[in-house]
Amino acid sequence: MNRRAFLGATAGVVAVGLAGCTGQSREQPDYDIGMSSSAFLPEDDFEPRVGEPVVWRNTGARTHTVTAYESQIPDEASFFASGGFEGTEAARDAWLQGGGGGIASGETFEVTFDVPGTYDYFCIPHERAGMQNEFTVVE
Ligand SMILES: [Cu+2]
Repeated sequence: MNRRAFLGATAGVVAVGLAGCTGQSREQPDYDIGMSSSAFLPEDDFEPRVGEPVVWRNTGARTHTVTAYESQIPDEASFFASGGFEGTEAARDAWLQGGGGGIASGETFEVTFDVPGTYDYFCIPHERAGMQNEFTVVE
């Protein structure tokens, strides 16, 4: 057998093996929705399932909130807001009175949805900058 040809073939097999290995061991991010300076990311193409936790992480530098628009979630759904407030106005008041419900850089916030449907939410301090998002929870 031609030695050079043999080495070449072996190297090819090794390269394929490594590529497969790298793909399988790629780490998944430990959150579902990140927060840049004024956006929830990804802005779409996110479809959580009933009963599976959704994790937000503040991947930016500024403090944000995750606050549902209580009139824009399914009728049967529980309201959600970082800080645990009972409604959108209570969350707004708490933020204005001292940053209540704020998610600092690097912190996470988690919600598990029990009701399918479309949920619309926003960040109180950056609402006017367009920091809002919606997604549909599926069965
Ligand atoms: Cu924000």
